[in-house]
Amino acid sequence: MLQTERLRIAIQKSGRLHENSIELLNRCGIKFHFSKNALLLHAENLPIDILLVRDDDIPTLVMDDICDLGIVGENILLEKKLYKLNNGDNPNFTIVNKLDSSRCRLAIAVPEDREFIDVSSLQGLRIATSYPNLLQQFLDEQQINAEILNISGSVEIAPRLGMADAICDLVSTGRTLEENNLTEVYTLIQSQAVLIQTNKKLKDNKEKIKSLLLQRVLGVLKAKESKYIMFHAPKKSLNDLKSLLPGFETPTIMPLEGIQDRVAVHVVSTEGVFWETVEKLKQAGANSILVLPIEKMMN
Ligand code: PRT
Ligand code: ZN
Repeated sequence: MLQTERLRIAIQKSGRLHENSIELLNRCGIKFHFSKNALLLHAENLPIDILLVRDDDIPTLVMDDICDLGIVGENILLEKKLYKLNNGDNPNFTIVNKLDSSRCRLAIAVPEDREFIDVSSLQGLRIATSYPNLLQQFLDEQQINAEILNISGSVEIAPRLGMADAICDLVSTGRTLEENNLTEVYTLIQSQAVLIQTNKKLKDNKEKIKSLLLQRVLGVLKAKESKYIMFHAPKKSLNDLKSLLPGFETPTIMPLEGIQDRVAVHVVSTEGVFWETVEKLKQAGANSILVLPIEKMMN
């Protein structure tokens, strides 16, 4: 098969997005041998190649049609999109799906001893960030005049070094800010990993393989949220039990050998199942309750 006919997916080579991206592709049934130093992995069972790159390069690779799909954080994606727009370019991509992983937020933080009343307290400050376009857009919206210091790493130490008065950086647990005596004061964006695709029309065979893969991705994401629940219950309590199951599909009800007044109930929940739900089912007369993960789903 010609190289150009293989679907090409860009994922992070190493870092916080890497493991989840590999896991998603594996769960979609793409078989490949991962080797640490490889830059391109050839799938063995499907015409798909996986390009391993820095996360910063993924939006451009997809927007410039070098790759057909990519997995990247919204933080990087929105920054690159804005960079393109600010430079008169067309950011040519679509978000196919949010992947509910690598969650973080882009936030402004100031040293603990600096007074912050509201965003106008940023007026005239020097703010260090690796997200100059998103920060500038925010400052413009808020009509704040502040200086942006664009640095590519270790943004959180900039105030201690006297390089900046505040920072605008990614936060997840908040531990890094705490360790650097910084207080989070404003969230610009919430971010998670997303699957993106080029807007370019693909050749028929490539389009087919892309549709197949996207359907599998949806199946994996749906299965991740869903649970298969089995329990035994008195026939007379079935209506009460059903009302305890929001987000559940129509249950399958089966007789129990030699028992007249109880049945077995099997049902798929498309939402998470909490202990509280299981406890309520028990109180309403259910027993032998099993909650199982679902690996794949297709409607
Ligand atoms: O080498 P490459 O360029 O590919 O990787 P990278 O070093 O630029 O990125 P990497 O692997 O650190 O992060 C990849 C993506 O993970 C980011 O673009 C985000 O979408 C997502 N993500 C989720 C995070 C975090 N959480 C995160 N906490 N990215 C970075 N951080 C950093 C943050 O910059 C800060 O230094 O972790 C620190 C804060 O973490 P807490 O938990 O102390 O608040
Ligand atoms: Zn990066």
